[in-house]
Amino acid sequence: MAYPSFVVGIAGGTGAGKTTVSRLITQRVDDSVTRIPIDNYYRDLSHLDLEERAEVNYDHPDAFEWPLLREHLETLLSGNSVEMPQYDFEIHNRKEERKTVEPTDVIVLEGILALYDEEINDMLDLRLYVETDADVRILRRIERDVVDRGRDLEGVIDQYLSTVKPMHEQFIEPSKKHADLIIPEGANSMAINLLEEKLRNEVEGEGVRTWEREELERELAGER
Ligand code: UZR
Ligand code: MG
Repeated sequence: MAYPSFVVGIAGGTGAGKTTVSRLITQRVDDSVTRIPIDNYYRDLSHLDLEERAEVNYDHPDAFEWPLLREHLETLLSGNSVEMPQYDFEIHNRKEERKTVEPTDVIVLEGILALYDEEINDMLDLRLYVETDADVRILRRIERDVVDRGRDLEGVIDQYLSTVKPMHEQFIEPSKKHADLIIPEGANSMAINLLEEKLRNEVEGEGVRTWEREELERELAGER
């Protein structure tokens, strides 16, 4: 067996419902799951001051430390633990402390660009894209940023128009073509039920890993 873990990537625009989907599909196998928010792999920006950090384009792929994320995923897949960075949205920077993450049967990698990086995509067994209308997403984003994160409405609107929306169109939406499945409207109950059952199978040992699926694909191609 190439990889001991079954790795699920969940991508989609801001406010699409990625975190909710991740939580719902893994709730029955909670003890066997590691959730990795890609937000934790935003670059360390300690060399900038707060004002400069507020100006960074956090929706561009360059905002993330891809080599570290790849390395951590590989380490988990080889059966070892990693020290995952933590991100603080209030100060737009990585926190001092890291969190020890142990390898588990299921790993869920969640973030706007979960399906962006080619090497990361190769490590995923199941690629999901959560697709929710842009108007619903911006309403949720306003609620989260204004109510939960104490930001002002004007700033949220400016950021949405100057970076969030254009980067969505340039990088996030096109990554959908790498998805195995597109989940409409986030927490769609049929999709959640099917995925939940799939993950339960993986944990109980009935699942099909990437290398087996590749064999199957070769077989199917040969038959044509
Ligand atoms: P989700 N983000 C911030 O607002 N501040 C930061 O310090 C880091 C990230 C936002 C980011 C992106 N962009 O749209 C969103 N901006 O977090 C991704 N601007 O998180 O997938 O949970 O919406
Ligand atoms: Mg989220």
